Amino acid sequence: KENLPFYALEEVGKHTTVESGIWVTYKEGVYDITKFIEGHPGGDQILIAAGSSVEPFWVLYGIHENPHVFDILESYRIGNLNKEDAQHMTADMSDPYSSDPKRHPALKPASAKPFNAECPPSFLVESFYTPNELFYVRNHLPVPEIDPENYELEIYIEGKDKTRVFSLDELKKMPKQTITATIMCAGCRRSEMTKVKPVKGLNWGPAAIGNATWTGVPLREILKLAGVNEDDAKHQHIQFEGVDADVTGKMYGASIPIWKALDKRGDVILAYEMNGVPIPRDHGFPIRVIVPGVVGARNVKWLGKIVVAKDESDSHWQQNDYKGFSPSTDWDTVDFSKSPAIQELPVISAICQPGGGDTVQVQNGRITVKGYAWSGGGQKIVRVDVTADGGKSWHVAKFDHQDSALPPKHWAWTLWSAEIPVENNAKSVEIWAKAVDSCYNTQPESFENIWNLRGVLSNAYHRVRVYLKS
Ligand code: MTE
Ligand code: MO
Repeated sequence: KENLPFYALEEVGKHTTVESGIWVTYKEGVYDITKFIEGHPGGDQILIAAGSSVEPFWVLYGIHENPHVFDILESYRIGNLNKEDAQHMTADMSDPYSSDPKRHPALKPASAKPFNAECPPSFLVESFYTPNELFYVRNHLPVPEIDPENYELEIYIEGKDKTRVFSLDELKKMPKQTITATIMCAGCRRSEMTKVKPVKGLNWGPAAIGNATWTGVPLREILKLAGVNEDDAKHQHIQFEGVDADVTGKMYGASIPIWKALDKRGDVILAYEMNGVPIPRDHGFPIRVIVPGVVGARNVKWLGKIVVAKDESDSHWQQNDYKGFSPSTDWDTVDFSKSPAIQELPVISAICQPGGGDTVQVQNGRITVKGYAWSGGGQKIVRVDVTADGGKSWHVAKFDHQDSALPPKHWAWTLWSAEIPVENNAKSVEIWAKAVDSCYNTQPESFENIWNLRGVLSNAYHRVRVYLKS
């Protein structure tokens, strides 16, 4: 086949009829399948790929799993795609995830395609700002490839006939704002709730959360430029659409209430930097909306479009997912239209050091425990209580890092530590932690009575059993 001629994709594209010959490509091969189609009634399904690659269709129908098909195709080979075109085709066609970025090996995948991963919890308490490479990744779809030069953000106000478009350059030229905000997935710590009874969802540990600085343009400034009238009551929601799409072309989407977007103190920004560098591809390059205090799912990455609307986003993730239910609601009785979409998250904490099952050195009758605590809606953590004797004695943790922002504008987590006494000669103890926020809301004691079929809002006391070494 090395001796066969090379063709450009453009040339292949001209061969779509029986008269001109029907050509298709597969990886670097070019095939004339005119004879195949003539001889195989029903085989003309493949005409959908005429003049182009058969790969996207084969991926959809799973044909690629049958080696016999390749042999047949190979017998119709007439040439090779020129190098440039071949590279391009094989990269995006055969595996929609093949152009996903490389990840740090410390990120342990809960699912590989789409990529979902968290780092070992012990790393989280090492730094107030979670390093970008260790920040959990929650993707529903392949990571889109966006050329920053051609990036466009569209803004559409319902009832107006013009959309306003911003380039990345235009956004970056506007006055910028930096905030520190923690982002958490609604499913963080789901793996503990699952122990009560199985739930549907990724098996997240306590590290589906991270804290970072985000720099970008205040969303309200962009909305004003686009002509949003704050007093117009017909608009109640701001919808966000990512450019990441599924095979049917449906984009990831979500929405927030308009007050959060327009409130100067809401601090919603269209971010282009994360911890001082351009947002990495996994986290939404080049633009991502940061909605501090609000569940991860509304912090739409790879933002392509904003709609100022009367209604919430009609996307699956706004309507039929990321909602809470009663423990007695099951998949036969659930009615997603009956629960509101999660926005502000409830108070949560977790013990990150030691980890469950670790052996811990006892010093002067005490062990050291470290963790994070955070609450949604801009509430600040006012106390973290830790016990190693089932709640007979509670010890108030010391805050190792907490920023000074006042509630309800306190977007960052608090890192804490505590030295707790343990019983002489005990071989193991169970450590519990619970946090209290500035509304004096605190965490529920157990998962039994907050269990829900999607395993979201999994914020009961965190409990880890550790072994002791004296
Ligand atoms: N935005 C887009 N476009 N696509 C997505 O799959 N996942 C959401 C949100 N924004 C998602 C998205 C969910 S559920 C979460 S928890 C956060 O992004 C995760 O952000 P991270 O991957 O930067 O940690
Ligand atoms: Mo999420």
